[in-house]
Amino acid sequence: EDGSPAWLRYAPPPHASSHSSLPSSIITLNSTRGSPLSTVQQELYRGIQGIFGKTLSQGNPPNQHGTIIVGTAQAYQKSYGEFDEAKKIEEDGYFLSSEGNQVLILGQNERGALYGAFDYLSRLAQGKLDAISYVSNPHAPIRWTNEWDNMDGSIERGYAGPSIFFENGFVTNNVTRVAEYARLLASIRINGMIVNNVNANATLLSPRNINGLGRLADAMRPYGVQLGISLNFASPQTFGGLGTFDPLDPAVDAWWANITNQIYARVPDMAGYLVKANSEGQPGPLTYNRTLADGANMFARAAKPHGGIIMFRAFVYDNHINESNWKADRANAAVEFFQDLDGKFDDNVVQIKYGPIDFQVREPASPLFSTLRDTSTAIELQVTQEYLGQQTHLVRPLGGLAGVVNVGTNMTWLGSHLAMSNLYAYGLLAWDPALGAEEMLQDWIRLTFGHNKKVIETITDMLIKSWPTYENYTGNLGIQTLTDILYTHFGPNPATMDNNGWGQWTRADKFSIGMDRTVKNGTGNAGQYCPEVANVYENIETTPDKLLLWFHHVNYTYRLKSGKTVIQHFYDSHYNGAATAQDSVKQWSSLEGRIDNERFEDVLLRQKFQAGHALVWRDSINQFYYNLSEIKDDAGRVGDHPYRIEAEDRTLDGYKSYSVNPFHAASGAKAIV
Ligand code: BDP
Repeated sequence: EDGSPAWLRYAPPPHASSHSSLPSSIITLNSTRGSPLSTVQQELYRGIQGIFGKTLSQGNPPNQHGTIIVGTAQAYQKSYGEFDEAKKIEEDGYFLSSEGNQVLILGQNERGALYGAFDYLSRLAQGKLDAISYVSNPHAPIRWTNEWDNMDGSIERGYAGPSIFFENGFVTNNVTRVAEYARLLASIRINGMIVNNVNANATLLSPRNINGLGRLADAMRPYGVQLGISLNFASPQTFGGLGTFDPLDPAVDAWWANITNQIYARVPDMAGYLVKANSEGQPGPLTYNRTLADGANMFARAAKPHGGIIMFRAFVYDNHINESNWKADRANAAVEFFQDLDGKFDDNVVQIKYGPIDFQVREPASPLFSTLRDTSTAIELQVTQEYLGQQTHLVRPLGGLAGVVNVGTNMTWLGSHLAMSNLYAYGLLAWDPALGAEEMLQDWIRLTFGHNKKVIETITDMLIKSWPTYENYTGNLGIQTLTDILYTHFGPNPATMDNNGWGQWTRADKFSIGMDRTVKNGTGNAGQYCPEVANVYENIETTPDKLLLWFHHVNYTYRLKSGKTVIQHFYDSHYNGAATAQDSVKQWSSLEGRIDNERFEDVLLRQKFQAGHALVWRDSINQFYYNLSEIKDDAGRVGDHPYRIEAEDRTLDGYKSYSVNPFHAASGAKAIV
């Protein structure tokens, strides 16, 4: 299996053939071609055929026996009369009831009916055939993905091959995989997708590309996934030929209104725009001394007549910060830029990254969430593992509402079979944040790898442990991930975490480490939180160990609540984390023969890579802080390794020694090829 069906394999559960009380026909109420409701019908045929080998027939109203009835609640009530639950179904929600061979799937809208059908099929594929009757409603109306695809077909921070949306500067002609991706997203109840990079290219707005966007939207529409795009703030000047992109200039306003009208003429149901402004070199309203709200409201004016939503990113900061300014702190930027603008955004949503810096292995939640009280906000999470091993390491975070996914043409979608559990969980958590991690994970395993008990137990254990494992052998105690910060965001390179303009600093020296973010002595970041939380972080005694170095600057010999010193915690965690990564290879190997060979081998290769790379991480980080602090490891593992034989020191026959780039402190910064 190549992984392309992901969790929609529709494989038979155990004892599938002995189920007698299945429905035998479908009645679809008011479906029009290409609508989500016609997708429902196809999906139910396909699913029940795959799961039970049974071909459904077309039923006729008002027959209710042995039938699946699908449609909107409204259409159902017209044909069959009122039902109590109808009042409880909210936008995109659905009512699902299944008892024996009688099934009702009724959405508030067609999209809701599609979600209900996927829910029903997911239950069948897991062998969950008990009678059920419930209404399911979304936690939030905006459940989007962000794809960071460039017009040339590359993907920023994408690890699964080139783009499925763009090639050579244009929207792709072949939209087969776009439709397949939309189907996957619909099955986890995602209703919108921004298809291009936040570092946006204005050529997306050419007539040819607007037409191409129409093609993408047409491919996604049957799945209820609305298309949206990222915009480059300077487009009126760089692409439109105006002398300015000042958001308060009427000509600029008119330009955006005109482009927006053109796009909506081709994509009448476009979800809206996503805007990254005044961040990492991107243009924005500050160029003209206008506020960020002035910038956002310009787009809101253009999109309002069409019902479009503007997602304006709070990821605004100057990437030329001067480290010698002890009070400078990138973690403060979002609140500093947005605090005076609360209530000044028109119909916009401010999209806030989970953490105040940038998708690190451990961060506190952004203080901006509690600062903006009169502004709609959305949380941005990363499904793609930019700072978390880039899909070669197993890491499973949990998620919310705008997820940066970055699928590619690789058949596994994300470049890793197991990383798909993150996408699955992201969608379902955007629908219902109260869902249990393990329950979701096990549903995903049954759907993706089958029902074998050992398979379920082993993969559950590997994935539940994966985040703490990665954290253990990368950056501990809130010091950030410690990847190479300047370029790759991949292997270990703590030396790059200071003296850089990007503001991602550890402030490590011979004696001490950590960013002092207190109000009393540091950058004041702790004070950006609401008082209850601010007190916890301001005070070193109440700051949890896992965020200690995020908020405080301490000696390496400072004792944690666990009783260990900071440096010993570093050493031990790196050994523990790397050891767990070695175990994962054994754990995965024990599944041989229990899952298909293609996926078994593919994952095994990744687990072996991770196990090796975890050792590089362990030794790089430990060696780096040992060299700096010269404090010995209590267990005698870190420092000189007289017993170790370095490959690059041997006489090499057919191999060459080379300096690893970017720099790795492990193994004398050398490797052989
Ligand atoms: C950084 C990424 C960069 C993105 C940026 C963003 O390294 O590629 O463009 O975030 O989110 O973490 O805008």
